[in-house]
Amino acid sequence: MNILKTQVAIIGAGPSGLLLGQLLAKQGIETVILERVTGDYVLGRIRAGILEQGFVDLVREAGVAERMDREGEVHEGFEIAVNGQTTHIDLKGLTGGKVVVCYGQVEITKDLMDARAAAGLTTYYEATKVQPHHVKSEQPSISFEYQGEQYELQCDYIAGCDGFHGVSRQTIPAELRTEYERVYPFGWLGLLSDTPPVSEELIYCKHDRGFALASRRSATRSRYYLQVPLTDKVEDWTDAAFWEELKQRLPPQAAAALVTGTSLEKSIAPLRSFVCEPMQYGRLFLVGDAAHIVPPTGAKGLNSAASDVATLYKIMQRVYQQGDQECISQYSPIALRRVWHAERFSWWLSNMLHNYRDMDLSDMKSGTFSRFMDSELDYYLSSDLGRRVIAEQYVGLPYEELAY
Ligand code: RFL
Ligand code: PHB
Repeated sequence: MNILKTQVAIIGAGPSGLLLGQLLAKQGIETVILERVTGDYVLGRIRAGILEQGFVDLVREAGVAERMDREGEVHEGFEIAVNGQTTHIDLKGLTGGKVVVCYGQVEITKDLMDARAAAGLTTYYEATKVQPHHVKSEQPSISFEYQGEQYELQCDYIAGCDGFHGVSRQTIPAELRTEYERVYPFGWLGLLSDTPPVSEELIYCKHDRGFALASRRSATRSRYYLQVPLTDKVEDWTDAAFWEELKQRLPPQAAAALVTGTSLEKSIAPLRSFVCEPMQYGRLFLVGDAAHIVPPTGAKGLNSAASDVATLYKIMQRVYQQGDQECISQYSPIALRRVWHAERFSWWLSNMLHNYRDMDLSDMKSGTFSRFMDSELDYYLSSDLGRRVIAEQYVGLPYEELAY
């Protein structure tokens, strides 16, 4: 048995775990990260693209913002198209100057990985059988296997940054956990390609044929999504079929500008709203997707992970710099308040923008639900006030400070 010691043990080297590790390192707080898969595998997961200001500020505070500041695109607005009719959401104008940054999750993860390696901080990739122990005691630990050997990592605190399918959430006894969930009756088929994007701004398309999103990574790389039935498989979709369907759902000007090409990646993601309460149990904290999932429609998943990281970072600073251990009980209520706002926004936007017709909804005919949502979207898009409600949430609500 190999015995290791650290202050904060982090499970998961996704963006949550890496960002937390980097911020804590800046404050002289020691971390060890345990990751189930290889670094390359983590970087192969094409996910988020839109970063809120709060996230951007945190990456700057972590000292890893150099490439993001150089290559990330500032987006001052986006479009919502309803059967081809576009409405501009002027984020900057409607929110008194706030914007979002378009910079891929893969890039931010890579920057954080490089910074961690350059600082000589410890990460065990391909660590298996990771299991937290004694999290209610003052000496928690994590057992794991690495290269055929058994390890025990002794620590003061554990940050469970291990995503939706991780072990951390299961460590909270089932009777002390409440899980809230909605699974949506469709998925998103995503395609990444080295083709110039149809537009400088994102276009969220509500269409009778189903939702589509035109997003981007740079002037030469596009990211597109299509609402598809849950029964569809990626293999069912040739590149040609994807482009054909996308063209029909985009507004005419964008469809005319569409440049097609070979896909670099294509995958289907189910849509889910999920929250686990509480987000803290003893000395274990759940961070990011380990505690909550949103449908990607509002671009809130990674951004909610970042606000958890911001809260836990402030708490750990107070613990180690002021010796205040009481403050750890603030984590869950502070994190959950912001999480629920992001959950509600993502659920609301998903309901308004997707096509629910012919779907099996338990409490009303799907045609009725669709009419309510058509009207709701029309109402919010038709006034400055309505557009401001969308804009204010899209750029991200403020982070909450600790109570004392
Ligand atoms: P991750 O990224 O899932 O990382 C968790 C890490 O933990 C590891 N792990 C374990 N390690 C050790 N032992 C175990 N037992 C382990 N179990 C798991 C995993 O291998 C992994 O490396 O969670 P994290 O760090 O909390 O980050 C969350 C984000 O990845 C996620 O919220 C976003 O990608 C969501 N999301 C979006 N968020 C946004 O803010 N803006 C967007 O535009 C946006 N677009 C998206 C998205 C997610 C999507 N998909 C596919 C779900 C678009 C899509 C299509
Ligand atoms: C993306 O570019 O992957 C993306 C952007 C905005 C979203 C979801 C995904 O709402």
